[in-house]
Amino acid sequence: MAVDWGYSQFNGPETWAKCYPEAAGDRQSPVDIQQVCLKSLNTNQKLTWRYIAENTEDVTNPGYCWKVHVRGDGSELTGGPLEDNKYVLEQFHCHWGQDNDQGSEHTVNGEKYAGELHLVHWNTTKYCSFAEAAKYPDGLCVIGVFLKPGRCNPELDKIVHQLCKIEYRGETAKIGEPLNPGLFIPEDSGYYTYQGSLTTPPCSECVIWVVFKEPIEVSEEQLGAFRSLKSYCREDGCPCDDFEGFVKKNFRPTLPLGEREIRECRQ
Ligand code: 3J3
Ligand code: ZN
Repeated sequence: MAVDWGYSQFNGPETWAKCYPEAAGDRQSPVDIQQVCLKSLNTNQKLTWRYIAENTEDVTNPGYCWKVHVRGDGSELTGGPLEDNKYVLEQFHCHWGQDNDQGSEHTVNGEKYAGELHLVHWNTTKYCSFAEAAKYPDGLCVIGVFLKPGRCNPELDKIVHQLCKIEYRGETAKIGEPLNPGLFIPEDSGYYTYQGSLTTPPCSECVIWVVFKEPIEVSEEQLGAFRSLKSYCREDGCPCDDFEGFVKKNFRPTLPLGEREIRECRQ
């Protein structure tokens, strides 16, 4: 089935609410994180994560990013803003721009990073499946990690080396070696947390966001490899879109914070 939304002028974020009414909600993501307006996260439970490198399965091109599916058994995200719930990693993916001056979804004091990695978890304490969890305000927890151009990231290269096998939408490739998503989370970094939504349709308002303050480095070549993915199937013709069918950018512009608070934790 063709993806009926995207990031071009014809099917981009400004059009999503026509088919996905939640996209016009008042607890949408991403948002701009204004550091002068933050409150402190009041918890003595450190945010804790554990991932099993051998559970990283395959990488897929869904037509708008690369997405790595993970077997959830054994992974665990607890503490911080998650109260007494345990969340399990479902998948991780990335957002980027057509150049290194943009690409992140969240911004900090209006500043954009070159990209943003999302580790998507779901609440296994309260819900029986990922799809069920995505119907509730505390169903998912997405960890966001900013990307900045710099040194090559060896763990990310395990994915980049497979991108040539998933050039077209719908294609999947085995990662073929253990990959620890925990290595993408910056050490000794505080984080911001707030209640928001998926940043892609259906834009369900079901996400507790945890956005780490410190970016990680990825190389210009790795960012360039992301932009070589195609948004259409091998058997389809190239769409007449802004980017000749390449996934040159896949970030949603920020939405109003409204009445919400963003809390920070120096962890
Ligand atoms: O997009 C699919 C789709 O099934 C949709 O219904 C949604 C809820 O089930 O999530 C999946 S997804 O796992 O691929 N996904 C899309 C992007 C969820 C997380 C992602 O949103 S984000 O806020 O992390 N960028
Ligand atoms: Zn995302």
